[in-house]
Amino acid sequence: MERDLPNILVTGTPGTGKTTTSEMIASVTGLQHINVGELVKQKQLHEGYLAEYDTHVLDEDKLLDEMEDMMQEGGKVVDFHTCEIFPERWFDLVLVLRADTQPLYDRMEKRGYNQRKLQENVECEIMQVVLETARESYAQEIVVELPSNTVDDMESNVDRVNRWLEAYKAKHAK
Ligand code: DAT
Repeated sequence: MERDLPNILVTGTPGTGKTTTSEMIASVTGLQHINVGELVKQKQLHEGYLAEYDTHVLDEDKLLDEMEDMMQEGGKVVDFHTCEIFPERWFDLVLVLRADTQPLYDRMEKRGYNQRKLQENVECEIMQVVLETARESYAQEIVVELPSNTVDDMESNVDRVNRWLEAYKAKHAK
């Protein structure tokens, strides 16, 4: 699927820095940030709230319908912890943010996550669930694993995306 501007997926375990990094990418590049978690809440693209897991049950069909036109336009930075639900054709680059256990734990604790959620997410990160799922869902060459432990990491990740974007634009210039 050829687009003038690419779509980028920023994924990873909760707390790895997706939203912060996506906001920085959007502000540096002018691409538009789509926070999927927020979109789901705003547009009620869920089938209710699951108190036990402190999460909303996603209505995938509604979400994909909501996003289709935006994604066809291109120029989007999509931020979500789940990566396998989207059509492969939507993305030109898939970034999987990674964090070490300690910073991840500290960030989630600050956020007030309960012990169960904390434990689940730390295990998910150690087992590199999101990375493996991304590698199964998208072409190997577009999936990039990026460390996200420090502010320096974030800045260098944003810089890298910016350079990648410039190359994409040069290649797709008419
Ligand atoms: P996510 O969207 O993956 O859940 P976030 O962007 O909301 O994560 O970040 C959670 C918190 O951690 C937030 O206070 C910013 C901080 N943070 C994230 N990535 C970081 C990094 N690489 N260095 C320092 N702080 C980071």
